[in-house]
Amino acid sequence: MKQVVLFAVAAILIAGARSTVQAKEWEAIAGAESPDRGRQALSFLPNELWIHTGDSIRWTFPTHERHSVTFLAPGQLRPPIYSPAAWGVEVGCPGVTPDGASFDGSACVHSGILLLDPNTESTANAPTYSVHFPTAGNFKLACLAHADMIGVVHVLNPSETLSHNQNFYDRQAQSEGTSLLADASRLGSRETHQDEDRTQSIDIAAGIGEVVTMTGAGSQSASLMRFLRHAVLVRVGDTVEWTSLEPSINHTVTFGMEPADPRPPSADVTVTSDGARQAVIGSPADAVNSGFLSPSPQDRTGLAEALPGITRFRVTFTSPGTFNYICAIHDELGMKGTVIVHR
Ligand SMILES: [Cu+2]
Repeated sequence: MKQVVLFAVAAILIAGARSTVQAKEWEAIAGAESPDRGRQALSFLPNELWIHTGDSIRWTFPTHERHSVTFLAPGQLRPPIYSPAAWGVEVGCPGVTPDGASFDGSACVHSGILLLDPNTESTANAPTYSVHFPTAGNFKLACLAHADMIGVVHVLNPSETLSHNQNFYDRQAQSEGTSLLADASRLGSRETHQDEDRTQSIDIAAGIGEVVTMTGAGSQSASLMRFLRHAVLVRVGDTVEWTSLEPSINHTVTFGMEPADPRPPSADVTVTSDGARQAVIGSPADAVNSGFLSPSPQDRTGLAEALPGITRFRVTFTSPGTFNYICAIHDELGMKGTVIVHR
């Protein structure tokens, strides 16, 4: 009897030891934000990991900004985050793959858009998503919501030694997140150019960001999701000009009723000869949407030449009043502003 028990204990110990050297689930983070949600690290933290075949990585999504963990198949065209026909309806792989899906480089895996509930500050119930890697290879990771948020997972055979452990990645995630949020703060204090010689135009930066590279895996970005002068005082007849200073994401300037789809400009918005959009607003009840203010995409050999971005929106105010506006994409992060027009 004693021998049988000892044998059983030994079998459990061996099984336990074996399972610790086998399938490990690593932890990483998708995005970081400041407590007021205005500063966002649009980055996988860390964005480069070395793991063994059979391991998984579980990403946590602790922000109010939306992100995805997406492994596209090599050569697959990058899909838009939402259907061109229906804002908010995800395109994905197509579709979303279930938590714990395997990626071996042959078929796309997509977490779906994950983020914190806008009504809670707590990250205790932050969504997570795990991907399993059965095959050795070097795999690129993308967020479909942010063009310059990429990462790489190096999957090695178990006979190879891994250079870093989870503690290293935890520290790296922390320091890179802190660094990107500090970058976003610094961007907010950058002097925006107010031309003293220009008449009848008040300039407002509609968001400001930067793309950085802190590892060998490629781009991460820092973004200040704010109208940099959130309240301005102007006179009847003045024109206010918003300019997006974002290198890779979209914002809107939206007055009045929020449209179901914020991407196109509203019907009363016209295009200027210098490629900006413009509108006239006469009442705080007017519903006027700039549509997406977007930078031109990055140029790359082999890609079709893209048009210049549409980054400016000009509004002339023809009556006094208080005119509140939002970015229709990032208002839940607090991206809102006010124009006070007096006689
Ligand atoms: Cu925005």
